[in-house]
Amino acid sequence: VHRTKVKVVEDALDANTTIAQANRGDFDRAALRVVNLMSAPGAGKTTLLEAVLPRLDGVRAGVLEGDVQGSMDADRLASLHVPVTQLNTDPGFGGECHLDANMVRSALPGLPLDELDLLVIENVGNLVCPAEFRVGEDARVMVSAVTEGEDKPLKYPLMFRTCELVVVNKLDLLEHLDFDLDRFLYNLDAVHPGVERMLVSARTGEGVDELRDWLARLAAAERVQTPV
Ligand SMILES: Nc1nc2c(ncn2[C@@H]2O[C@H](COP(=O)(O)OP(=O)(O)OP(=O)(O)O)[C@@H](O)[C@H]2O)c(=O)[nH]1
Ligand SMILES: [Mg+2]
Repeated sequence: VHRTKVKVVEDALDANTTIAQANRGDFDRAALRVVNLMSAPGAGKTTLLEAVLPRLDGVRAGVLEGDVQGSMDADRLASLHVPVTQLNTDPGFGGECHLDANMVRSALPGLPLDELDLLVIENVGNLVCPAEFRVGEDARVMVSAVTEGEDKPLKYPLMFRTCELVVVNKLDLLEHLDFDLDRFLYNLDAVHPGVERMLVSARTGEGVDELRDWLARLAAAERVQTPV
């Protein structure tokens, strides 16, 4: 029984990879770069987008919002004059805790890919499931808020290990917490040595320009051959 279960999971991941490659092909044809933005619920993905998108001068950005239910995040971004599409995993996709390549694919017809340089896919807030499913992205960015504790890289290593950039958010709250930033960075290096990291506060704007520059560089970059 266990072996059957493993097989089913492997087949599902194979199917996901095939569809992720098809998505990547569409993104390539439209010459846009795609970021898969991931974090635990409430780490600040949408707030960071609200802060960074208005600063992305000259980069035509779009957002795909993934949530289990509702359009609250898409509604928050609606005033920013970037194309935003909301994708719900419930009920159409069984209330899944992540976006997979097929869900993203289903949303692509609603996005003006040819008119974009950068598409940010805000994944469902979850530190486990999204890490397992590539959706055709060029880069994976994860947000880890200082309110979550310095042990998170050790407890959720796959998410921290498979991303190109770790954004440490809510830095403005440090003085109220016993979060040990050095210990967090030490733990981060233990699971993903040397991974690029940024210390930011979406609230105060600290570090947000650095994130903007990173996204702008990605949008302008030649295709880097990362595995799908
Ligand atoms: N103090 C402080 N609060 C922040 C910061 N960034 C986000 N928040 C707050 O954290 C809460 C959650 O932020 P969101 O941006 O909705 O988080 P999210 O990751 O998009 O959440 P989900 O989409 O539900 O997973 C909100 O109340 C934000 O105002 C920050 O830098 N500092
Ligand atoms: Mg959000």
